[in-house]
Amino acid sequence: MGRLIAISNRTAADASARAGGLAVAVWESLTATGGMWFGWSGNIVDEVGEPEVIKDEGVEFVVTDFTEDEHDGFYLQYANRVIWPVFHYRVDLAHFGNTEFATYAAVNERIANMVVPHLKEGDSVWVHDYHFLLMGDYLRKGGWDGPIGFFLHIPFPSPEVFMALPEHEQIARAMCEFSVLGFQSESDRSNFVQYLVRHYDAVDEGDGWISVFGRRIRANAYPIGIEAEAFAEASVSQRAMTAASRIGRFLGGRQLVLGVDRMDYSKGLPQRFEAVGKLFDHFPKTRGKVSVTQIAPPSRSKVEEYRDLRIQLDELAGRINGDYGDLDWIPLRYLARSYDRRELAGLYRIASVCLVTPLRDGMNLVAKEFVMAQDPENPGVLILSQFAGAAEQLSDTLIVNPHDSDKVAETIYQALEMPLEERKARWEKLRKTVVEQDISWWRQKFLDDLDAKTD
Ligand code: GDG
Repeated sequence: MGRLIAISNRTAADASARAGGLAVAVWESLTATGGMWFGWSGNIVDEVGEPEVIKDEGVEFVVTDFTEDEHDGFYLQYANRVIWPVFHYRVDLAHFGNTEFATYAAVNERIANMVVPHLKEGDSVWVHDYHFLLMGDYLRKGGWDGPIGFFLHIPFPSPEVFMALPEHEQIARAMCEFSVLGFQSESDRSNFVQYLVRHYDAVDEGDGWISVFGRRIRANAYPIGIEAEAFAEASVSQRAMTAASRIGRFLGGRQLVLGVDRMDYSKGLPQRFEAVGKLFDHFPKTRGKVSVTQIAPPSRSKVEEYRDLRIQLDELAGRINGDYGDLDWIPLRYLARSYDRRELAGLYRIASVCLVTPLRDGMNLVAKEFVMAQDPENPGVLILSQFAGAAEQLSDTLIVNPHDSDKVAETIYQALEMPLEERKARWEKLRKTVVEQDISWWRQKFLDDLDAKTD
């Protein structure tokens, strides 16, 4: 493979942003190929000037500022108040307007025009996520006819839901300008392909090949992984052990049920809190013996729906603690702040149960991190939503419907009571999958297909 040219909303130009799995995976491919990474600088300005170029270890970052209008129309509105809710099946929360799509398209075009002059024969472009669904089209219009891969980190909805987007046809046609389209799960891939088959007479030729709009593209599932071994090491680091002993003081011998999610309505937190209330209601044995801690760092707090969610969670947690709490016991704690990755690893390690119950999720990396952080001699139990992409790979865990709070409560109880032998047997299978299908496996699988497409 020649140079890899990455495009994503935020880049890892700042070395501290290279801590997460995805940033590491992309970064490694760029250092190996002397590549480039394009995206937003994170700054909002009155007037956009020349993009800033930052060079680090042979990788060139090219980042642009956004105007206030771009940041609002492209990022806050169309990407996060239209695409995000619709792709997570929350059409009710989408704010369809007249002008935001134009700004979204204009930002895709502006960044494409920033990239094209840098592209050389032999390069491969790799575009990330829902911010740039139109990027393939604009790169082609700019004159680039080489390979372009695209990876969607969030779900792709069923055809009927996708069609709620007034611009669905324009988006779908633009997506078909990518050479390789990557989805998190088979179900996302199948939603996309079904839409094309039903509405545009696409032919699913097998092995990921689709012919549509007079060309052949490849659409496959590439379930994203984590830096599995590195996460296992983080869970026994000094920082992890300190965090574990701090929460241990709070628990005072009680069992820990843990949740870790960005505070987002897709993560099913109100439904999860309801289930926790039912756990204490239906299984009195757990009262005073189990503490639930939810880590929920706020995200996108400028978007109204996120402020509403915060209020809802405050109310629910208050009610549950009021109903069930006691002088020496807080049943449900929710901490609206973030922790260091190693501290999280330490919390996962001492948790008896991890609740990963999104209403929809592209993959959900927390599920995989929890698996890797377990003590092999005494592993905890993962409860996973059937609507997380991870459920396709981690079917050996306890899978739940997050809307069914009675059943979720019952499953938490089952997990708390699960005998050691069963916990070990399940965990070993999960661990094997997470280790084998890690972030390097994911990157290689995607880049191999992108490479094959160029032969
Ligand atoms: C999108 C898709 C897809 C959470 N709290 C803290 C913290 N985190 C870390 C977790 C995990 C990451 O954030 C969250 O990843 P998820 O996969 O769970 O969810 P999204 O943020 O919605 O990610 C998702 C993913 O992209 C990758 O393709 O799986 O479906 O929605 O790594 O550990 N990290 C730190 N402090 C926290 O308090 N340091």
